[in-house]
Amino acid sequence: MKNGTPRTIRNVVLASYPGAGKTSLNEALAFTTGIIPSMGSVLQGNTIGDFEPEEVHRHHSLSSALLQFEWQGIRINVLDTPGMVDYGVEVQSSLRAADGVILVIGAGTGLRSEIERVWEYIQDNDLPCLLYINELDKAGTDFNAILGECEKTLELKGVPLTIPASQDGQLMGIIDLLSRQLVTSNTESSKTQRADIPADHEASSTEHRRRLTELVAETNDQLVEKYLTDGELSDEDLIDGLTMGTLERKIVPVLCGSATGHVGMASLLEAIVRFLPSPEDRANLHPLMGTQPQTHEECQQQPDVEAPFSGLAFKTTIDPFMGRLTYVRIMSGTLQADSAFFNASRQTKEKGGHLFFSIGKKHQQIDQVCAGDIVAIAKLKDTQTGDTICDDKHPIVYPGIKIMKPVMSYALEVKSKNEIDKVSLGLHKLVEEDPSLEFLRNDETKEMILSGVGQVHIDATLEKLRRKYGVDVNLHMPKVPYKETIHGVAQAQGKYKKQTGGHGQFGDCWLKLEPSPRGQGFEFHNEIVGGAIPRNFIPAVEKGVVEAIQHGIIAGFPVVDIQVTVYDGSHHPVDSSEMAFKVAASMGFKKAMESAQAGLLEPVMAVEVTVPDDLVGTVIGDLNSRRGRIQGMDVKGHNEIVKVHVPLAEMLTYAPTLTSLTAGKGSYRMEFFGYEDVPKEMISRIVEEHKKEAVASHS
Ligand SMILES: Nc1nc2c(ncn2[C@@H]2O[C@H](COP(=O)(O)OP(=O)(O)OP(=O)(O)O)[C@@H](O)[C@H]2O)c(=O)[nH]1
Ligand SMILES: [Mg+2]
Repeated sequence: MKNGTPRTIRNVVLASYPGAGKTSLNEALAFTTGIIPSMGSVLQGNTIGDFEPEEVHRHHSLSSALLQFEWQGIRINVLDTPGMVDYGVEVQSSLRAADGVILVIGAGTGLRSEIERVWEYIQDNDLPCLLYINELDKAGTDFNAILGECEKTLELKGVPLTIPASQDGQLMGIIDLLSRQLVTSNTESSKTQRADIPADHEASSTEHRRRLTELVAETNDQLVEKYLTDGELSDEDLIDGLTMGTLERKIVPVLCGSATGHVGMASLLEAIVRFLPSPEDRANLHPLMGTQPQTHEECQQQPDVEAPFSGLAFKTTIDPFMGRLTYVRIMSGTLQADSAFFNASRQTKEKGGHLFFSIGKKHQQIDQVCAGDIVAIAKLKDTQTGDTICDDKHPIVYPGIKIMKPVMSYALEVKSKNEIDKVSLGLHKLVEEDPSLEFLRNDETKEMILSGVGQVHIDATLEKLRRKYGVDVNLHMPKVPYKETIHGVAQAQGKYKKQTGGHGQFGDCWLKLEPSPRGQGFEFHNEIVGGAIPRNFIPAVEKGVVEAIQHGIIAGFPVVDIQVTVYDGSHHPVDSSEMAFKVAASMGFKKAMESAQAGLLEPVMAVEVTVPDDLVGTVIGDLNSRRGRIQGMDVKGHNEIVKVHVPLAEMLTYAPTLTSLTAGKGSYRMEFFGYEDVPKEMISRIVEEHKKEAVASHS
């Protein structure tokens, strides 16, 4: 494969909802361009795109797959992304490597709600699009109806360049409205046949061509004028109008066919090359802006092979044979294999290994790669997805990649203690590959917590953990890290006195406990005057209190938002010791807690739920039953965003509920807001549960 240049490359993302046919389309493109001798199928699990076992048995893509090929002298890099909402981060990161998108819609499957989220990501990146209407081989499909639905739902202006051609109710090919030809192909051969438009399709083709001309004319004043004067547009004007209109996102050229039937590929490839921008075209409209990492000033790079090297890491994989591979969109300059460069995001030096082009899981080693292209770099040590790597003399940091925050957490139980290290190592590697996963140990509850975007995400991660790292875990609801506090002021004496024959033990202190504002934690004050407790024993008193606050008196949760003051005491010239004062302080603290109106605190999350406006009532009703307190509402397109504070204990099972309440259309994100009082009537139940858990974990 030859290297491309910023003018001869097209970086394209296949995006849509699950099951629209992206992976099948990727396969059909690979077949047309001669990369594979025959077409695999998603159902048989032998496509280039879905090669991981977790994808094969689900018949769904779970990560983006890269297919790099050449077609008529143009390098085309296709990223086939998953449609499942759980894997939105794969779409978000792939879009950052792309200059254009093919939105794939299954005419048989119909438009599914997940498309709206994908469309939002595309709009956030302001990327030009083509629409490919797939599955037209399926009985009962209606090209015009599904196109109309897309236009209405996504508020786009579609301009058909091809329309389906059928014979006896069977799809036989497509009519290319630009070349005015019937184009046929089949799954037996990668070749395409072209012929005159059949008589029975003449009228509808003429009408569609007229409509095409009209829509293109409307994109710019000069073309409207020509169209009104001449009653038509030349082929050249049509192509120019389509190119500019697509780049400026005024229109979306529409192609059609059948991915599994291998229909419509040649026209689609032609449209990619003609109407989707090259890296240079795109950079003319969206200059490569970043920040200088030391001065934080804005700076710019040129999408030029001679410019200093820079690139954005948008994907990381850890392959059993290849090791770690970092996929990079080269923004500027040229990168040689095995060369050193700078990670400007982390301010570290990196030594790059071999460079590869990819066809799914197959890789082809190359010597160098130029601006605008996509490459996999082996063996980078520190570079993570979202980092900018560059020439150290011209540092630049491009904006990072938006990562979906995980919302669903589970505590992991290992089958045997010896496996803890294996689980931890394996999950850390899986997190590197998938930035929307989170794995951490909660020091308070002593649990290993795995968090993901949804149930499929968590399940598939554990399958990978089993397959790649040979360990299995059980899932539990995580424990809620409750805390204890006090609401009143109390004082008590802690006195520890022991006479055991010779040398005794003596420590005596008076402690005052006072509540502090939420979030203040713990403060210790010494108000001893006149040496009632010698100064050298005060740290021991503090130590005794610090140990005692780790386990409150209600259910043994840590005590927070409290001030403890030692203000009096006594000592013995021989028997007093650090140990004795530590014990005395701990006794005094527990005694004072008894009369300080101790209470429980629970973590409360700030949650934003996005739902279609007709479902807001249902969703708010459910949030109220979870002790949610609504903070406000925002409108975003057809959706409303409900901002609400909800105790974490009520959110542990929220993901499946929201999915069923909204038929998968709702989504939410949440982050820690703060600790708040647990209502009194709930305390005894929590204490009971905690006791039961403690007994179970000791039995
Ligand atoms: N009849 C027909 N079936 C198709 C066509 N394209 C895809 N399919 C089938 O539809 C199903 C889904 O296709 P995929 O290519 O996996 O869809 P996808 O968009 O990659 O789905 P995700 O990876 O889940 O996002 C598979 O069973 C395909 O065989 C088509 O043009 N015609
Ligand atoms: Mg797929």
